[in-house]
Amino acid sequence: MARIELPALAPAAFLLSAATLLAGCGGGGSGGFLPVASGTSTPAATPAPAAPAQPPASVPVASTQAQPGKLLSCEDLAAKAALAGTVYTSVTAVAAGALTVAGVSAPVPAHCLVKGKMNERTGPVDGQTYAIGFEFRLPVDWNGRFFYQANGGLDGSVATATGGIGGGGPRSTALHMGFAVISSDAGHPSPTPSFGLDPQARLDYGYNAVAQLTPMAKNLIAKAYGRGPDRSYLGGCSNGGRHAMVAASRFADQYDGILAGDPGFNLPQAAVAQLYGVQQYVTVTTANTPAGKPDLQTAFTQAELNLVAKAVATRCDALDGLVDGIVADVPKCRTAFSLAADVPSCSGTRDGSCLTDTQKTVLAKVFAGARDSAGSSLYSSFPFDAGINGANWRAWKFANSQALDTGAVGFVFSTLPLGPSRPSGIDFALAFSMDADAPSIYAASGIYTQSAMSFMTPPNPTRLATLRERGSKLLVYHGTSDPVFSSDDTANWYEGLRADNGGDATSFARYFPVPGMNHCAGGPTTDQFDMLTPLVAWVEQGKAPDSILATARGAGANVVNTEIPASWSATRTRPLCPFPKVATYTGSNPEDAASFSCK
Ligand SMILES: [Ca+2]
Repeated sequence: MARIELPALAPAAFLLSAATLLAGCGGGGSGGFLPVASGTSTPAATPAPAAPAQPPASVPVASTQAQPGKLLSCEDLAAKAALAGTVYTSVTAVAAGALTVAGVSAPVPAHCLVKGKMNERTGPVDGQTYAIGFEFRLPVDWNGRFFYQANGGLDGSVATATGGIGGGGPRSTALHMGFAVISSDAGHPSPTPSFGLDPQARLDYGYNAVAQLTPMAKNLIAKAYGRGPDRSYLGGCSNGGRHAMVAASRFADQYDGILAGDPGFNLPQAAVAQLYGVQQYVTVTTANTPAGKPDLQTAFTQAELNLVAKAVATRCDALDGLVDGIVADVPKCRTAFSLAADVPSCSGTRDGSCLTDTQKTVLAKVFAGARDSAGSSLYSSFPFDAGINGANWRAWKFANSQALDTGAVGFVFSTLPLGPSRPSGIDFALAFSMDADAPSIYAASGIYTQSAMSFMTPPNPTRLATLRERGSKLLVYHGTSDPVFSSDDTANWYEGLRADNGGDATSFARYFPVPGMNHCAGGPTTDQFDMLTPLVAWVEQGKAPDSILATARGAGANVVNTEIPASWSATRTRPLCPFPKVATYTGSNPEDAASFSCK
């Protein structure tokens, strides 16, 4: 996982160095940078973003399936699909098999690749060039559907537009299935957080890139195939899950099916909670880094986290009817497990067989959720789960918390931005006041006319009246060992959705917890699943998903998950169950999903 370190710079120095920073930082492993032409250094005054022609929202008709079509145009699309504010930088035909996707055995089918940018402008604060960069892949043999691939992290690069179907090591993509798939950088050319100094880039990242790109993409589809999409979908995980939740609230008139994975739909709060975690971990570190800073990795050793995971399993594994290394009944585990009583306390030095009282206090505080000094909640609690000893759990709690969340809060989520005047990295986290600074995610000031909680989160997320009334469907999944976006937050949201919709939201929104899964993939879990196919069946055939099949990625899998316990079958399957139902053992083969029922 790439760690992005921001140097400590005075504001003016930071602004001058921004271009160097942008050029020097690695991507998040999800694709290349937006190809920014080198000759764009003399932009004119910032133009008002031109709104593309808004096509009418597709009108849903119950149980009507999308119809296939053929690509009629490719190289001439730039002329055919001309729109004010949109520049197509390249349009090329891609032969079948020219593109491959790791873990997917089938070649990517022949398609037309359109690259471009919308609303190019010069940022008034930092003088940088901004645009909403995108790539759009339109298959020759089209299934009649549009897929908006919402990307993760801070966005800032155009990940290859193949379309995620959810989970770890997916065996197919939306593009393989025949969807026309768009991907974007969400309005800034680098995954570094300095774009947060630009007010419009904040809004583009929060929600406006989806607003701008959706009608542009539908226009391109109409010109490429002779008709618009029969059905439109949007999906992603992490920040992509957040984009999905925002779309469910803001853009339900444009989408028939929405897939939200591990949604960070309260992302500014979660980022503050990460800084809160850093402030806790430093109280139990035992060594410093070479740079002389507290080494958060020493706050809890792997042996100590294994100990906690084992203690959770001892109390909670059997609650779902089978001791199988999976804690499926998260609500029952909440009362069954006691960190204080069930994890041995150290009488002497830390040796991996116990936790000190201070360690227990730290872990209890982090799991209870970040709070200010008056005890007011700043973010959700987290559930204790058997997957908290996953590598991804460590990475988010002890590394990304200081390397990523500090920059995100400092430059994108705080108003006015706190980052330019403060040290970066762990020093930023330690100086961050949960009393004086945390409220800045709710603040608007001067040129920053919307708070981060306003532009990043879905408005009225427990209503979703537009989505419900037009017949669109929302499918949500979340790893219960996600260390950064809490599945408790998602469960609480779903309870609110039920309450605000007469006690039952199952007709339009379903939430599938994934026991043991860390952030979007990994951990001791069955995390290989296809959520897109059931979503399409729900939207187009009215077949609501009562359970979704998930498979472990043990030895021999297309992408092996090394965290699968040795005691599991390498191909263990489980049903994922719609919350609040729990996969309960009712059969005779503990490795087979058919032995479980959602109850
Ligand atoms: Ca179990």
